[in-house]
Amino acid sequence: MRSASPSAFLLPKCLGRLERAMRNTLLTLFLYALSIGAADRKPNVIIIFTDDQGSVDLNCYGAKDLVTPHMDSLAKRGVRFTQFYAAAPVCSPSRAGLLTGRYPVRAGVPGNVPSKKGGVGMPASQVTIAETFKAAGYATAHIGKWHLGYTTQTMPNAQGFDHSFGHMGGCIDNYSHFFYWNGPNRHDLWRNGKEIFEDGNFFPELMAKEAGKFIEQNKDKPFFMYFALNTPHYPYQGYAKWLKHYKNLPYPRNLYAAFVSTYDETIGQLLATLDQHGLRKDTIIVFQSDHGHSHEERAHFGGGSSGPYRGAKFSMFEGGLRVPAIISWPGKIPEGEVRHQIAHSCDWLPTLTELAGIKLQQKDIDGKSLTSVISNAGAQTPHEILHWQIGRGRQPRWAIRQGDWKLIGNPQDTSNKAPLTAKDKLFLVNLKQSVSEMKNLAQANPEITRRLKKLHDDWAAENAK
Ligand SMILES: [Ca+2]
Repeated sequence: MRSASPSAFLLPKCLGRLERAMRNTLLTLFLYALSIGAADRKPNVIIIFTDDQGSVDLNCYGAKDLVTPHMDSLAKRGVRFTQFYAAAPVCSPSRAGLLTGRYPVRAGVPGNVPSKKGGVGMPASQVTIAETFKAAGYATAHIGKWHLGYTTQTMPNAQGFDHSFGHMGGCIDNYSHFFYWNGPNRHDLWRNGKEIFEDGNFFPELMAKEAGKFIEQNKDKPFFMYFALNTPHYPYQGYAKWLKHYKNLPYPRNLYAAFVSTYDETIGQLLATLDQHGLRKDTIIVFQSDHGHSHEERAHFGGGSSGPYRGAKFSMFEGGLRVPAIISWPGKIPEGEVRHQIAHSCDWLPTLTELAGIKLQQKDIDGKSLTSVISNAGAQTPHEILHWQIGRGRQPRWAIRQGDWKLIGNPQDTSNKAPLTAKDKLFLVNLKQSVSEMKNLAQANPEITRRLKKLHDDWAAENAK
């Protein structure tokens, strides 16, 4: 049943026209005063960062075979990007780019950091988005995967997070919380630097529970939460009901799909918690995958999808880098709209500080605010050029995009769409002509290739330390 509006109670029909007009004016003034009060409150910020979710693996990005109502609800109530890039096609550098607003090589994380206790990660000298929001009086929380350092100095509590819950390495089994990559097998679950045990409890559910507690405790003051889901990163551990639902999909898509719909429910739980506390309109939510889907053995050699794009996790082709990305703030930014401008995950830091009206602490970042793009479909992308690089030394993998042209150095096609030869060490594409990146245009366009190569070389030399 729809509830009656307040004015229906305030304005019985027997009142005269003048009296009704006066009451209407009073009501308007009251609502205006309320809105001023609301404007004084800084918005909460939640970044939902998924792990190895393919470029098109939710309905609103074109997946026809997946059930993802909660992720899609963010797009319905926000702005969805079609040319949004991860800072890197692997976990740690991608996270470093998100949290510092800097290209990963400039954030001291050129590749994956160790997943073993004592492993050094992102230098503590880097200023994170959590430190920025904390300085502005926010309560800050990391919930989920970290993978940016396993020493006291590089764990979340030392990088601006008041509260931290989750695993420090790259991946875990979701029920035992043991590292799931190689031996020796070891347990990896922590709360604020203390090892804890939740044997048998499904990790995404523990995350939702922890987030619920944090929101409850901080519902009356602004909070910043980095909700870093470790899914659908292997091991694929979807609920039995979803495995049954997808039983007719081909293997391993069925396993991957079940896992995606499982954590879509986790996101639903998080959104429901916000709604229960009436915080949805006071909360900016960013949703993004850390990079493309995996073709590793532990991921059954696939399951995710990059749709029309070539490549996957580890690859500088679009399938490794182009990710689903959404921002939602109901009532404050457009809803149900799509943006095609080029953007990348380093942009969230300056975008979110501008939207929240807080001071950017970082002086030297590579991200640029997307607020004009978010509010205006016709605005220019703030980026003339974007860079990527994984690793250092003689054979780093890198890419540069300038306008529609993109040059990839030492490319790797983890999606195995076609073989690459020695002639493809420099791989040039024009993304306006074709997003599939199947044809190397370098030989036919030597000048463009030289120009982009020089732009990359100059940038790499500047950041060679
Ligand atoms: Ca990942």
